[in-house]
Amino acid sequence: MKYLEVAEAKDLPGLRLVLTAFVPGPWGESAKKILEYKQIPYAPVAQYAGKANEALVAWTGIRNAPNAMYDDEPPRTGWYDILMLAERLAPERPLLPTGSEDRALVLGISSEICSEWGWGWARRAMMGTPFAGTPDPARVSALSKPPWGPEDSARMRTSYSASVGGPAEAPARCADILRMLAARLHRQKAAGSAYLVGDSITACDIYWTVFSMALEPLPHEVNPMPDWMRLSYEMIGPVIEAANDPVLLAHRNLIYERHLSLPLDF
Ligand SMILES: N[C@@H](CCC(=O)N[C@@H](CS)C(=O)NCC(=O)O)C(=O)O
Repeated sequence: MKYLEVAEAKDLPGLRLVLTAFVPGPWGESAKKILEYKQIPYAPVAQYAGKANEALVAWTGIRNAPNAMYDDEPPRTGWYDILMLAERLAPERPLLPTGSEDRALVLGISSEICSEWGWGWARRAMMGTPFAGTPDPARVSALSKPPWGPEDSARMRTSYSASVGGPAEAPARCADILRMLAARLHRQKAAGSAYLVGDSITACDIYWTVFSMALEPLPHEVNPMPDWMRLSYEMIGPVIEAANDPVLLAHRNLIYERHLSLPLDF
């Protein structure tokens, strides 16, 4: 993907989407796939993982990504705010049901996947810790290095480590979310629907499809993620392994086949 630098993007009209450059960050990829589904054009702007990103902070007040900047409106950085902007810009391809009960379900499931201490957050909390298992030393020694140093790691730890739970609690939390998603998919299937809620695609199908990369990343041919990132996404540890159900990745595959493009482009 060709990214603009902040200086090139900040005075442009319309939608600019700040993304962590050169990695498929789950929150950023979800925002991209929602915009793709809704056919909303945007200019991608680079954020550099872990770095101070001074020009970005001066422009938006936000250091990390994603961050949707629409005309002169305030920055939108949380998954819900970005989704609501997309709903407003392309209401003709809705990703939220109109009925309140189904809407509550879609937003609740999305929150379990994307919010603080949801699937993505808790998975990240356990990455690189013994709770994700012990990697093969031969594989580790062959890995390229992430493009950040100790100061950048500390910056990211400050952003993401404080939450309801830490690495020790993360596997059980992640497993509980997987069981909820799998049970729902089975129930929906039995009722004749291929989707998590109702009988058409909604935002939570897209969030699960993208965030499932932290259960099993898509193969390199369609997802050329850096090798160090692939290893941490692949290592799920025994508790999550036990909660895995084939229906979860089957759903991811179906949503890509029917609704979203591959390969991932980051
Ligand atoms: N603010 C987002 C979450 C954003 C997030 O966690 N971003 C991470 C992606 S792993 C990031 O930007 N990491 C790189 C960095 O902090 O520099 C939300 O609540 O929906």
